[in-house]
Amino acid sequence: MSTNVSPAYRMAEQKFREATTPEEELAGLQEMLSTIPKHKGTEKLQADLKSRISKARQEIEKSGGKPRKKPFFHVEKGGAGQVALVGPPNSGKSRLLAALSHAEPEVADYPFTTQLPLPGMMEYLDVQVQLVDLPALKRDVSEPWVLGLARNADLILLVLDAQSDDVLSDTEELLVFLAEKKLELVPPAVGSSFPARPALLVAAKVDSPHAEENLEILQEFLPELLETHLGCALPLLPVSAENGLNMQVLQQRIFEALHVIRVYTKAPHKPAERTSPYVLPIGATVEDAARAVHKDFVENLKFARIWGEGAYDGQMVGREHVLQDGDLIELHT
Ligand SMILES: Nc1nc2c(ncn2[C@@H]2O[C@H](COP(=O)(O)OP(=O)(O)OP(=O)(O)O)[C@@H](O)[C@H]2O)c(=O)[nH]1
Ligand SMILES: [Mg+2]
Repeated sequence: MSTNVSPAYRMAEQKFREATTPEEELAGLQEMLSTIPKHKGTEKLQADLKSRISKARQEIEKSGGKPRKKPFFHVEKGGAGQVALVGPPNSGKSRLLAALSHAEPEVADYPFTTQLPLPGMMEYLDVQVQLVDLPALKRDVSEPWVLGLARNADLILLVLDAQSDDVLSDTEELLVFLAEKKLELVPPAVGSSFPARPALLVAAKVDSPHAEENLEILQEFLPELLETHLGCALPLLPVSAENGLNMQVLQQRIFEALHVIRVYTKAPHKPAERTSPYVLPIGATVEDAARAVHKDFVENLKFARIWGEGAYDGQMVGREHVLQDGDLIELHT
């Protein structure tokens, strides 16, 4: 091979060649990946190593041999809700995270670039929504924790690749895989019950050359695919992280799909500041808001005054009053 690689890489490669057990093979591959020079000329090789590492891990698990420590990743939830970015390889998940948050994921034009979950906070109105970039989902390659993380999220953002001529078959493959793994996706409606996960679909990279055609095909056949494999319809939004198309609409849809409201509080005789709201589920009452502020407030709460769309300014309301997005309340104890 003509790529300039280091002596450390050559030694790792040697180790891999001489490996006699799957565990040694895996160790060799991992060492190759960590010692390979990281530049444009080795990108393909890096990608190849990553997918071989994933396969080697799977082999070890299948054969009953236990890798000493099974990798498992969990992302602590934060902000108004956790949104998992799920999709086939190279579909544009990481670039979307980069466009919507301050996170700086690795973005590259080959499959299996992302190997670990990466959270980033998306600012929308005055709340933060946690997006989590995940490794691609693909049968025989994905590690189980990727699905585990998706299952645990509040919302799944399925990212499809409008640049790929295979977008329809890749989407079908993914839907079949999800159905097999019993990860049920449902439209983001209030009251969807666990374990089914609310999901939104985006067709990414719609600025790219063949995207228009691919998108048309997707829009024509997707409803049937969804009906067959999920038994329901899901909304599809075309987006581009490159030229920003529909990025604001996407932010809004994500926020709406989380089914939360923002509630601001103020102390009596203090000026109102609509800055950092409490984030509560749709349907939350004055009592729920009081509990979010402090548990002692709940017991001692006498009434609240409210400013917002569902009431006249300063209206007195009781603890059962249902709040609306953007309400400002003054709690009286
Ligand atoms: N033209 C165009 N290219 C994009 C867009 N979004 C992503 N790409 C490109 O598509 C390639 C893959 O993007 P990634 O964000 O790394 O894809 P991914 O889904 O995270 O890939 P894996 O982590 O490997 O599963 C990169 O070359 C990106 O620059 C877009 O909106 N327009
Ligand atoms: Mg990625």
